[in-house]
Amino acid sequence: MISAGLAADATGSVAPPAPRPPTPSLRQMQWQDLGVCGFLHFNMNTFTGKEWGYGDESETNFNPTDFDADQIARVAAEGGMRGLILTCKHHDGFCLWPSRYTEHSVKNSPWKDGKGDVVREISDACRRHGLQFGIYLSPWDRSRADYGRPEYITYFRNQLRELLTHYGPIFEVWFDGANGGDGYYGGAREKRTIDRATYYDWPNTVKLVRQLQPCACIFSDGGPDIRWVGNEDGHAGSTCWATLNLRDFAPGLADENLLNHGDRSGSDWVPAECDVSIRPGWFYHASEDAKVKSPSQLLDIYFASVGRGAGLVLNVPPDRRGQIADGDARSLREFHDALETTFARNLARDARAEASNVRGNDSGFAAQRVLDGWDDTYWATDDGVTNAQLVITLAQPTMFNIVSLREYLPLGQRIESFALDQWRDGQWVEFAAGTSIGKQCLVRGAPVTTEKVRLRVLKCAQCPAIAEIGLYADGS
Ligand code: FUL
Repeated sequence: MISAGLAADATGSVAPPAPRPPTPSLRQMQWQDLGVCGFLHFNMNTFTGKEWGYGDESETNFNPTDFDADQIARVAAEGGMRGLILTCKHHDGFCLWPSRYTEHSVKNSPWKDGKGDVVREISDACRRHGLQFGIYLSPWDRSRADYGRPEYITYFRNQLRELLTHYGPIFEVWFDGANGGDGYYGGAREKRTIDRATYYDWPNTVKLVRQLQPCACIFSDGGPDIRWVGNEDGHAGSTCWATLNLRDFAPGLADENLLNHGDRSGSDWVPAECDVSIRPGWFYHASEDAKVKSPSQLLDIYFASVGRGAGLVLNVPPDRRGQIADGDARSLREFHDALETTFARNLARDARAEASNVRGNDSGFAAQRVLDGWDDTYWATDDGVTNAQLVITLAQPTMFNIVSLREYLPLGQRIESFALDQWRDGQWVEFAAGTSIGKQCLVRGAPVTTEKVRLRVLKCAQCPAIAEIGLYADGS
């Protein structure tokens, strides 16, 4: 029996469900709201044609001919990105800002006669264009003579401190997992191996970030705020939990399968981030101009990342001018336009929602909450009800091929198994099923035309708390 969604008044006397731990921190929830951000791989490699510089490159190579931070930020904002992460230092060690701790930086390049600061220009442009700004500081440094010794950790932290104190609010600090191997190392030209679990003394670096930028999320293979998704293709696992056991990981020490799917029994909230480049390489190479991912490839990536509850960081590498190339900008814009068109209107917005159980029969937790357009209201059932149904009745038969589901994140990830049915020829027919939902689950399939859709919650750790359900058509 399905009871009416708005059966009683919201009295406020019915207590909300207890959270299902672990739950996200405020900074993680803010990050999870961003959806799509951009990566800017722009540094020495842009000018030497490499992906991983060795560390012996002369500063004179760095010389963008027409650097334009506003063009970069504008293209990103118009492409729907909400933040940009800049490779302030990649593995070759060259610094895009005039660090006081090294000569290997823009200050010894011909660009702007050594007076330039790419980090300053990009961070300022981000703020002008309504974007958040994040930093990539490679822990591995193939230029430094002291890499592998404790002195290097002091150097690394000094640089981190510069970046975290001179350029305004930072939303994400990106620590790469590639560290240790062969390099220039101040002329030694040898292979250096470090103990990835202990060399960097990560806990104290995390403390430094917390102290200087408490709202910044720290990304690495091992979190602590955001985890790598385990590949560079932009694909989260079709089941993707936002949970893991942090103690299992350190940057460069990762189980890629576990990172891809998460760990349902994990005790820490560490959502996945999918980092992927719009081109084959991370840095701009003119030879790859014809290999820019198409809008439809980017859409597939979106559904496999954001559509599985993960964040997407899409790399759009500036070229040797210091601007995003036309082909990349076009593809990004068309991808964004397609998303805007598809998600402009929830086709179920004016529909009626009813559920098999409503918490305390209180309209504050009514089924209709899943259609009100707000992520911070939700349908919930009574405690102990972990099998429940919600039916959406549309005003007329409607065609859609995407269903969007969201859980109310402050209460943790609760649903473990669900199915979706359509009303067809006088009976319910299942058209999709899934596992994890979390921040968002986008189910995309063949077009369905129906006047009633049913969500069946089949398995749930604690009573469900669903924030939103949407039906959309992408025109395919
Ligand atoms: C990798 C790095 O080695 C690549 O060069 C790039 O920066 C990518 C985002 O992460 O691990």
